[in-house]
Amino acid sequence: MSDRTPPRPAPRAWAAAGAAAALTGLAASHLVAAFTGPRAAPLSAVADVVIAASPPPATEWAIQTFGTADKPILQAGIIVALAVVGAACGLLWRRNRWAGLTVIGLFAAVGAASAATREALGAAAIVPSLIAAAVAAGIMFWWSGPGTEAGPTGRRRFLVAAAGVAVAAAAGSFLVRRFVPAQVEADRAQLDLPEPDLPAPAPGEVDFDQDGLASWHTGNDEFYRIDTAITSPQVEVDSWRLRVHGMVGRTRTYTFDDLLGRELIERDITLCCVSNPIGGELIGNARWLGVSLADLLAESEPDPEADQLVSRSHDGWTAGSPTGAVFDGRDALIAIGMNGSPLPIDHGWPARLIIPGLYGYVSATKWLTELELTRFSDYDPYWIQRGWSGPGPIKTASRIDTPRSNAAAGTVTVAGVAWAQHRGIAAVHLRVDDGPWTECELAEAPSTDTWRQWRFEWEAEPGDHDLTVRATDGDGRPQTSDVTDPKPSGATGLHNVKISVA
Ligand SMILES: Nc1nc2c(c(=O)[nH]1)N[C@H]1C(S)=C(S)[C@@H](COP(=O)(O)O)O[C@H]1N2
Ligand SMILES: [Mo]
Repeated sequence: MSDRTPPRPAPRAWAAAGAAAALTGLAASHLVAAFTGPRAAPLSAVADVVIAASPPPATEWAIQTFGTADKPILQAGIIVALAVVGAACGLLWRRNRWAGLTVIGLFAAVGAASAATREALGAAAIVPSLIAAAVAAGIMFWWSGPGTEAGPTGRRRFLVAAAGVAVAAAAGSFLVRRFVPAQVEADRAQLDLPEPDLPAPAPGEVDFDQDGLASWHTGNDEFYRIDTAITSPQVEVDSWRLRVHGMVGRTRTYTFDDLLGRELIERDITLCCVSNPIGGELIGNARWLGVSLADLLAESEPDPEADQLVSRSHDGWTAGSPTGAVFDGRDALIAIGMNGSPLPIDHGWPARLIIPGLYGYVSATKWLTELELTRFSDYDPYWIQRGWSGPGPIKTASRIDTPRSNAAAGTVTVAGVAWAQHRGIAAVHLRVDDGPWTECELAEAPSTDTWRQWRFEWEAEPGDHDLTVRATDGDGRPQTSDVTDPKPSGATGLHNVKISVA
């Protein structure tokens, strides 16, 4: 019998094993969640909780700094943090396996509690987190067992195997989510959108087709996406219900088929985000298909004293819209279609609100499930609780899309978009350096509810130049040059670009 005990692995090997165990557990849980419902995956659930618990300045900073990349960055941060905790757990396990196990248990509890408390997720949502803990603990037992004490070869084999399991699980969950259409995707694919009863008016000559200029219609894949959901809610259309309640004569509930059976209205409406900085991209123009919000609400006999319509989503987000805007005859819609297809999951499948003239945070609830008539003095919705102010209308704005930095001397087409939804755009002016404001050519628009393209033929001379744009809304009010932040009610100021002409 040999009396040589193999040397114990060095601390750094334990740290590596711990990190590998944590990441493998995470990958395994995501593979499970790919089948049971992606919102229950620990990464998604914990990120959701982090977003909900973050102080508003932190989330606003993230949106301003990273734009729509804020969520992938948050998730990457959580993965890195988990690897660090895993490494620490490995070191702890080296001294005391029970301490290591306790840390794994605590982290599983955080993931499970995050998932189970998410709106519309039940107790079964804890399963992926439990799987993560079981896999991580299993790996640590294996690591601390006899095989790895056989020396460096055994350890290397271990790390390779653990990495293999992690990569396989991550790849597996990616493939499942990519190729096995979830029930919601299947439902969506099966839906044959009916023809509109009231088709959108012919938009006219709306698009200059200019290189570098945002196209007048924004495709679903290019349409900006802003919401608090890390993983879009997966709403089953058969069990979906829309409930109307609050200050109403009678409460009513609608199914998706009820909506399909109503008069369907198709309209071009430009949606934009209050967080959009001057010159920013958080705006898009789509052709929406939906039912009249005002007509549907009227069936519940709303109390005229109600001044706020609170809309609530499947994942518990809320918006508060002024009933004045809902009932004044504008095309406020419960939308089920976007640019000719059923609403994409990320844009609110199966139904969302669209109210022309209001920023998204007070009007455009996705994954809509509830409409509650109430008063502004009685309830503050999600972003109002976080210091934004309602019910501000969209501020007049304009953007230079092209050129953005360089141009060749000679005739240069300067072009962009301008918007002031529900008041419309009456004029756009461009100023070169300190010159006079010169009126630009406007493309047509079918209504006051969409943005409008503009262009200007500029005789550009070599050197550095400064272009500034200013829109005037349908009420004749020019855009203010006062510079204010997006918070609390939308940015103001004029978009300006520096062009070097050669
Ligand atoms: N359920 C839900 N709906 C939501 C939000 C959200 O966070 N959750 N964000 C709102 C905001 S702030 C905007 S600007 C619009 C954006 O809609 P889009 O992602 O389809 O462009 O959705 C609105 N609807
Ligand atoms: Mo927004």
